[in-house]
Amino acid sequence: MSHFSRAIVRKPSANFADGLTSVDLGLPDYSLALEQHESYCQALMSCGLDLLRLDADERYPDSTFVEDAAILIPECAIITRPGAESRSGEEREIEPVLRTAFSTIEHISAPGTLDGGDICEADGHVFIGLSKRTNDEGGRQLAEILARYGYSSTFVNVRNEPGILHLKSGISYLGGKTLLVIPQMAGREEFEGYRKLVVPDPAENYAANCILVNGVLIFPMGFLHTEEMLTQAGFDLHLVNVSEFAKMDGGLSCLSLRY
Ligand code: CIR
Repeated sequence: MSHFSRAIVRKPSANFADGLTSVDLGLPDYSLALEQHESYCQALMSCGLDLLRLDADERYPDSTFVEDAAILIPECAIITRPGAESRSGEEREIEPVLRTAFSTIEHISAPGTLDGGDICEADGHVFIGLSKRTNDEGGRQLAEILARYGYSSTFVNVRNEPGILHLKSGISYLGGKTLLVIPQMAGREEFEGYRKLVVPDPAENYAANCILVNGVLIFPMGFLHTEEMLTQAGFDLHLVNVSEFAKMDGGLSCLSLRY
């Protein structure tokens, strides 16, 4: 499993509640979102990461979800082309930041669209979600770029999976050929050969999005059955409350770009 030393985060903007959402959990509270964002940042720092903190950008209410604008592998940064119209342009803002850290930059180009939330890296193999945000052409371009750097990939079409915005709304890679998956995706043939830990209650599906950072699993607060399953499986969990981000369809992974 990769070792990370840095992460990029972006402060939520004051108009964060104007972002996109498909869930009906009410409007996020901005000051609570700022507090929760800070605890998330502290969690990353406690795992040994240095943070590059970007200013809020009100032109893009969803821009705190930095993960969607780029894919980072040790060899290069791949600038995506976000699939939602209101998020188109976030990639232009992230590119100069990534140029300071990566000497090689690749791009997804039109007519391809791709959101970073659809990309799940699993020790050299990459699952590429084809979703309402990531079109087939975006997926194809990414697979071709990754192959040049020695990564294999598998497409996972999630367009007909209810409740799934991005592939990583339904799965996380936990190292050691182990995936955390929501029940409805546990039987998918794309994941054959992987050990699957299945979220024990569909009411906890949100918890399928968590991030393993240098041996610590940063995990959302309030999903007790899944938390217990993972603790019993031997994972070291660091809980963070991200309720205000959940209201905007955002999981833990999308709040940072780790490298
Ligand atoms: C959106 O709909 O684009 C944002 N409100 C949420 C993006 C979440 N991103 C992610 O899971 N990678």
